[in-house]
Amino acid sequence: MKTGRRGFLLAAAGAAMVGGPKPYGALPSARQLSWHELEVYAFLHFTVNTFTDKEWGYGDEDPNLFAPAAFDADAIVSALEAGGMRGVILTCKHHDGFCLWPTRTTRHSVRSSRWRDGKGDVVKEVSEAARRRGLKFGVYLSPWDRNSALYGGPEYVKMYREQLRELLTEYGPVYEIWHDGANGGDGYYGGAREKRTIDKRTYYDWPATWEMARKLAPGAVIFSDVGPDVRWVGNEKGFANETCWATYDPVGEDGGAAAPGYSRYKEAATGHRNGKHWLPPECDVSIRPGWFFHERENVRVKSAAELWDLYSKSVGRGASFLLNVPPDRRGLIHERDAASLEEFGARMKRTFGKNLAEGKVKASSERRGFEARNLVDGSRSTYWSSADGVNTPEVVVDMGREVRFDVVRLREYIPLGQRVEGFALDYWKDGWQPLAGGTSVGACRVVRLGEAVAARRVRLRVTQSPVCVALSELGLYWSGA
Ligand code: FUL
Ligand code: CA
Repeated sequence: MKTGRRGFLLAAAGAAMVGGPKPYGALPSARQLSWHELEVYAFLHFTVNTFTDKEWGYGDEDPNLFAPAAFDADAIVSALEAGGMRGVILTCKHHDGFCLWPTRTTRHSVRSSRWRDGKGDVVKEVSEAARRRGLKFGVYLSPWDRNSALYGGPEYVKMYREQLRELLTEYGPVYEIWHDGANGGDGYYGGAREKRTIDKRTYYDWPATWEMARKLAPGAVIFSDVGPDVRWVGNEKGFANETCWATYDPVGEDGGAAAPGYSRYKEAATGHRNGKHWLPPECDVSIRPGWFFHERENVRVKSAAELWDLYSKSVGRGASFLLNVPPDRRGLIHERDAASLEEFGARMKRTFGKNLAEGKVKASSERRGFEARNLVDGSRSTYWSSADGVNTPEVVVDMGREVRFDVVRLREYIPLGQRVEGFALDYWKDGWQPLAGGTSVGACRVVRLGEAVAARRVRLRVTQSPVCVALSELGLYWSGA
């Protein structure tokens, strides 16, 4: 079987392999599986707000305000790359309605700006720079549009779909489509300057928009408060709950049908065990207090240590980490943000570059072709599985020498569903000593140890599971300098 990043997907296509266990519960789609492999990616909040010092533009901004004189998409993407980001999602249009590409749907875009004589196209430049550097490209397109005179009526929904069509067909492959739940209220609306409210459940007819998006970009995951592919974690602080299930059945505020901006979103940080939908969470958070660049926040950029903490509470709990790094007025990533990114990226590389759990691996139960040594082969597409009916097996790794580590990473083979409900880790020192424990594992569980441990033998016990296990990785790492 093929191994490595590509192999994970290939294996997923034929999830139930000969002699392997039966899948359990809701399962991820192929597009969700490739998304799960990204784990860490960036958000770019960039528009007229960058120049007006606002978080939400009113919609009456002069397009000439947008003037990033030194805009350099390659420099931006390379700063993100140094931070270990594997994708980038750009605010192609935020609530103020200004489009960063020369759309044919409205004049309120870069085309009406003196910036680059009206010939600039931020979406093109960022998507191409991302592709050149091997990062995936995603689009944020705000459903709420405070500029459009049409907002609130049926013509606006047509325009929104048309904008999405342009983005999905003219800028190369897109891996994620981001629909914000923030919606309605006062705005410019073509000069009306009034308050417009819409029914979040019905106005956009989301199922029709998503059907269109599916046809145009079958490989892209669609994100919103309620999916359909990736769910909002329910906070903008960058963490999922300690117990976090990939499965989730969104419910509306009133207990009925859910829609973006209309859900019991607080349930999303944990999800629903045995939910009917594989709908994993994404944790969006900004490297600064605001989503857009503000000079005064240069002293409040999150440190690499803070980013590492958020990483372990998002990716480390089976979610993804969507880190916003807003370009400044020059059109570049500010030096302080770039420095944090670089240090964070280096720390991830240093930590996960080498799995220290090498050696003899012995399990209390294993099936042929799915032996316990698959846990330490560095591949997500191979896994250890216990025999049918053996739901709480254990495995011991004997490294043959004392090894020092402070991070443990576990992964389930998720093409077969999320199975494990409880686990415990021990190390040997004059008998088995408890190290750590937890509940959900899923795509990834990172356990940070309070103190580094030196041990020759480590034991993983699955303490609760409704079915036999399918785990693809057990890793021990050293994050210290
Ligand atoms: C929110 C928006 O209102 C913020 O401005 C930002 O774009 C954030 C990611 O989503 O709902
Ligand atoms: Ca493996």
